[in-house]
Amino acid sequence: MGTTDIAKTATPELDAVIVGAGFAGLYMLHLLRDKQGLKASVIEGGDGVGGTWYWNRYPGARCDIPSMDYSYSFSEELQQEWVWSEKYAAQPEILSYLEFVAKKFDLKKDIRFSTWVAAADYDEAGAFWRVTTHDGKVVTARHLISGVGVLSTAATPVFPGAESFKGDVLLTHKWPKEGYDFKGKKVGIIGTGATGMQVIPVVAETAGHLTVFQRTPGFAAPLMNEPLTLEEQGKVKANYTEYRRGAWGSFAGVEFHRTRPSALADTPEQRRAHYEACWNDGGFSIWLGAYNDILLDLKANETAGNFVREKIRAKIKDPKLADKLVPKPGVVFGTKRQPCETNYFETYNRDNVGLVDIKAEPIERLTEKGIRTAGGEYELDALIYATGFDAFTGSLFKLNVRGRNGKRLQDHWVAGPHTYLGLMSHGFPNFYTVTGPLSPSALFNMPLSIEQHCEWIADCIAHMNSNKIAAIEPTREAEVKWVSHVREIADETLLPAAESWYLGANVPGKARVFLVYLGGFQRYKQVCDEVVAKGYEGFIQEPMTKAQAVA
Ligand code: NA7
Repeated sequence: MGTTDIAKTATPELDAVIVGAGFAGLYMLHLLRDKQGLKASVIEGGDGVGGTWYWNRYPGARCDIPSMDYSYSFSEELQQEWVWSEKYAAQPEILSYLEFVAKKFDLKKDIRFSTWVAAADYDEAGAFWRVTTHDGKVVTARHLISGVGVLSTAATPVFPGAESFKGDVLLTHKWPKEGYDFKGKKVGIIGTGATGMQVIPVVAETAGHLTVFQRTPGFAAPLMNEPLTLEEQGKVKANYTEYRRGAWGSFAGVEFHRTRPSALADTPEQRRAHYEACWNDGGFSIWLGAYNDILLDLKANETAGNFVREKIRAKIKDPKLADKLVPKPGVVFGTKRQPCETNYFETYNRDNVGLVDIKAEPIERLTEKGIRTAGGEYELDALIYATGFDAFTGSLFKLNVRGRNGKRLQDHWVAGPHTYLGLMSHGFPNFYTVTGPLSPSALFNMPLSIEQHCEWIADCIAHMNSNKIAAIEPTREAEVKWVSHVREIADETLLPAAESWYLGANVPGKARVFLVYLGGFQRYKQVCDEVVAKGYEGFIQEPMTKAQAVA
């Protein structure tokens, strides 16, 4: 990619700059460069492709969506060619898959690795973006597309005395490439969300002693991972188009085959048998695939919550420990993202694992030797943070995007993200957010969510080029309507009641807005398609000047 001093040129060097080389950035590049012949380039902070799967290399990292679903559907050749080894793929295998994709479509030559976007400024006169990278280089492009991901900037807490701790500090989201040897060490971990629950059982296997500092016990279901035979894969591959159709048509981007209308319509016996079957299916089956009203009706929810509590309790030998690990009565099941676990609760039956309830015994500070809580000091050789992410907006704000009149995205989104369709924002022309806030994103199978967004963006750019449109942005009115629409749908569910990252509640000071569109993917896609069919309804389209049209 070339760089230039924009003062010398009135037309941008590139058609598009794409940020991030994960699932989103790779597909976006392929669509624009290979399908439309445009000049596009990816800027990526890591030294390889993979995004989430590049950074999150902690032991036990694994996808909770089945491998046959959690993969690109756009290329029949690709989906036939790639072979998965497990029902739910581990991080190294997904990373290899994305490297394979990058090689197959020859994508790396248009990716600038180990480069961070420092700022992105919209040039109103020229209708293009000026993107400055950390090394001071500048590149200009008509379109700026964020593929930075939803969970890519950590929200790591800083405890008093953190700098004094002499042991090793490990961050799950930035795990050392060379790994870490826990053998015989005294290890501590803070965080028992989806990440913590994956890493804890693996670390416990080799650590001398592992102390888990738990703030809130979580509802989790067993993943039920197993090897994926060639025969099983072959069955899906023989009819992959049909299989994908089912996934696209489902609520979560993964088909569940047992879903029943209402937990309250079944007898207690029927319900129990049904929950047992979903539990044994593993993964998200009990959360998203059991009954349609679990996340809508408190009474229905309670039946699921109590079933899961009972199942968790049965795994833990010491009843006092079980009291700490089972979610308390009144906590609503599934309103936080349900972690999937393998041996997590059983890990607490080991002699070398201890649990500290930091609600009862809060962390006071880190010391030279470890962690001091209200109950005493815990000596540690290593401390792991699995404390979550500043979801949706964290990485977008780091781009320092400034739209019309130099307005910062942070300022436009001060009361929470304002987007139209989760794709674009008023005042930020030609800036697109793949799986952005207020789209189905994280509550739909991510690679499929990403494909739909990337295709919408690519079609939009093609439309602009054929109709000589220099800039596109949503009207303020369309954006405001979308924001309320997303909120109204979320308010029909139980989800906004939880202190979850879906709501920004895990980050102190962050605006509390439910960040995911919950109306179902089919409905969402229909709206996106209708907007296009009506000539980009809700968007302002600025025609190219003569000079722009010629360039
Ligand atoms: P999560 O799900 O946000 O979990 C973070 C965990 O860290 C959770 O147990 C938090 O406790 C805990 N936490 C966060 N801050 C603190 C402080 N200050 N003190 C103690 N404990 C803290 O992040 P994950 O990485 O596990 O998962 C995020 C997503 O990544 C996941 O949903 C998948 O989609 C992939 P809390 O529950 O807030 O009391």
